[in-house]
Amino acid sequence: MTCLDKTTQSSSLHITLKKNSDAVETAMKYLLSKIQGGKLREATFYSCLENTGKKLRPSLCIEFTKLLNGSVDIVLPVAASIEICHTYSLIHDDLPALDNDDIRRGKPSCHKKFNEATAILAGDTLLTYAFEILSGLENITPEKKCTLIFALSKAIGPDGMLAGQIADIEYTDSENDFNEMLNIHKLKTAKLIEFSCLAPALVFDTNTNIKEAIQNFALNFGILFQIADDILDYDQKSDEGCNVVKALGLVKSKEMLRDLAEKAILSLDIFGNRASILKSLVFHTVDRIK
Ligand code: GRG
Repeated sequence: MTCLDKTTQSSSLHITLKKNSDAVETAMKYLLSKIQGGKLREATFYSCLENTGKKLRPSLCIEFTKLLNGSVDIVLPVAASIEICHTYSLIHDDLPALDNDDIRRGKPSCHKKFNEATAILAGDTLLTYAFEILSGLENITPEKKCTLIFALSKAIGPDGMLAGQIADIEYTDSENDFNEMLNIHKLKTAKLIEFSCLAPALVFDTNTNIKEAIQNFALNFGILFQIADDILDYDQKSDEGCNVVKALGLVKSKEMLRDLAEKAILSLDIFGNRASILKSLVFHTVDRIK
């Protein structure tokens, strides 16, 4: 790939991500404005709309919808509910009982901006509201709504993100067990990413081969995304906790990142050249690490 190709691909990726992010933000604004109760509304608005993130997960949901020739309008509330769940997890993760982070995305975390009780309840509000959104989806059959609700519960509940989070908390430095680390990354980070990629296939009729390819992509990309975060984190902090760099070293961790990227890209082959945005996203995630 020439330098010019890479620049063109990177700029269309950024344009697409910005467009997706704007669409999700508009949907979230509409949905969250239905929340009554002054402080809950204020705190959920702050964390979802004022102190916003990259919206990577809803973007994956939208891009896979396009690849399946599905309607983005139908999937937009699903994408919004994914970002709403992700925001809940960040609010709770920042609490003093968990990571105790005062800063999120460069601004005060929810419990610092408001207080602990408000942050706990704002997180709870977002978590429950995400399921309310899915149960009220229009233009989707009741069976498909149930399938989505079940799949999201599996992704973020005690078989998914929560299992990863508790294992992360219980992980001790002395373990330095690479397989256990990978399992934690898979549960804590990759499961919600997997739901984000697979949700369109649950909404629009999709054959097994394509579903398997999407799942394959999601697993490799989800772990890659967390290892990239580990590498960035490792540069800044001491080598404590569940961080792959601690088990493998920097060189091998980067090798693993490239290997996962190759696998993720290979699993997109089934979509031919229509998957160029997702491929650029994989390159972009790896390129963040120098
Ligand atoms: C406390 C219920 C609960 C769950 C915690 C998601 C999570 C599980 C903890 C957050 C901390 C963390 C390091 C998670 C790993 C995944 C990750 C790299 C999250 C950050 O995601 P980005 O980069 O964030 O998409 P933005 O700010 O862009 O939304």
